[in-house]
Amino acid sequence: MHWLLLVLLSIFALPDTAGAMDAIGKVRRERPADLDASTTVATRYGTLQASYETDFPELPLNSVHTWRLSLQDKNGLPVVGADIDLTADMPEHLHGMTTTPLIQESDTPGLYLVRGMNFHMPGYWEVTLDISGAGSRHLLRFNLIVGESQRAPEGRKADES
Ligand SMILES: [Cu+2]
Repeated sequence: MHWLLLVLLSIFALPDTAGAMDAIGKVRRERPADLDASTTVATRYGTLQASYETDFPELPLNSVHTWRLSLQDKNGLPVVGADIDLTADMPEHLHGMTTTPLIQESDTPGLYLVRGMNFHMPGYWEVTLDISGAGSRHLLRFNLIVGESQRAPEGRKADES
């Protein structure tokens, strides 16, 4: 009787084990003290440069918004027709966004619209771009801090009502 129970338990335990294996593949990473949160990043040799803008002075917390993503080559020329795969993760928490952004090339050469960005938790996020086109493939990463005002608006205290 006991052996049968063990067999059944191990069968039912399998899906959970598979989930745990996925989690083991990732490594929790804390926010670096000297985090570079630039909105422009480039590959090591400058082959590809990416930058983003939003309509907001700071990245909005828990709000679906659009990124305007610009791609340039090493000569500063717009990169058109790129195939972009974007993922966003919180390295300290091992989870991503709850939305799946849609990326569309705009009429402006080198400008791509990323709709459906949503950082649902405050803290340290990484946005990774897997960009391919013209026979090459590059990975670029933006570091960002969401929902933690670096400084209070000028002339106002944070606790002023
Ligand atoms: Cu989180």
